[in-house]
Amino acid sequence: MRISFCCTGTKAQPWLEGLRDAFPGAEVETWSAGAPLADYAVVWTPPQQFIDEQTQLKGIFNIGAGVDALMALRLPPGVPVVRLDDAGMSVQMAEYVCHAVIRHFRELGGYEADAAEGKWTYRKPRMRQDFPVGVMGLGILGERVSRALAQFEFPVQGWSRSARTIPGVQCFSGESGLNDFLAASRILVCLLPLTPDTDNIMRHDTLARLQPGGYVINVARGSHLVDDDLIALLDSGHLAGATLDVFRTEPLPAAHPFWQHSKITVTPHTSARTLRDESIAQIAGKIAALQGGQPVSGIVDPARGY
Ligand code: NDP
Ligand code: OXD
Repeated sequence: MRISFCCTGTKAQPWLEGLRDAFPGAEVETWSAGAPLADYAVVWTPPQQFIDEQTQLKGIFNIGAGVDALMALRLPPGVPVVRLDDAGMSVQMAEYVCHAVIRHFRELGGYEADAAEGKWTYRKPRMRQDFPVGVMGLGILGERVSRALAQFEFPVQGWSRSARTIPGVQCFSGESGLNDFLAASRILVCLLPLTPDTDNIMRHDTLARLQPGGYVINVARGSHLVDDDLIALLDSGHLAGATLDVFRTEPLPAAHPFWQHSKITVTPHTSARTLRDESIAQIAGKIAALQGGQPVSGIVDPARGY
């Protein structure tokens, strides 16, 4: 068996070693133009040339949950594209989002600023019921995040394409459910895949439907959010703040206004990192299953785009 590794911005050697350990006897190599044809590919944002040259693939394994970069390529019909199913990401995402929600709700930024000035001051306690959280996307990550927030007794609602039932979470679905979902939310968390239907979904008219004093947490993709619309709503006071982990251009350019905005917290696409060992174990298990003619989870539906 031959496995080709083509992951932009990823240190290859530890992945190659891990995959070789998982498949002793297999040829596991980093791809370069003209490389021999492989049976399986392990990829992150590969170039079109890789897909065009590798004409014998039986499976393409993405080392992330989001497949938007892959869906933008011309892919061979019938070759399964497999995304990471959690592989240690959902707990990281739950930590990150709960932290951002609680930091905002408990005004911890304000307390830190006070402490820096040596001030011992109290703020009036705020009520959870005044901070309903809406999670857009109730898949592997969104469901875990919703359940974690519900544990802290925030009112939680979620929005997905198809109808879902999650204990402790009020679920909305489809385009017809979007406005009611937004109107019921003060804090908005985006955990949608980036597809033609969800591109620019957080724009002026949708964000304006959030309850006054709204807060935006984008941990999905930068193109879900219209940057200027966010800034306008922060500056008008309708929104109180935002925590942003993903951006249209990454790294976020030095001159981008998000860096300096007093109501925006920026992190460098780190909310849920790909964990190498967990990911290799998952991919190896799925390659073995495909080799044995068994079904695998996490196959992307090209028609849906996720
Ligand atoms: P899933 O595919 O498991 O879940 C996607 C969810 O979004 C599903 O509930 C789906 O609905 C819903 N959805 C998709 N399209 C629509 C639509 N048009 N309208 C309403 N709901 C929709 O994805 P994951 O939870 O694993 O990951 C989500 C995204 O998070 C990834 O695509 C990636 O972009 C991002 N991500 C970011 C990371 C970071 O570090 N910042 C790390 C990992 C992922 P349904 O249930 O009906 O299918
Ligand atoms: C992913 C990511 O999609 O890290 O897994 O963004």
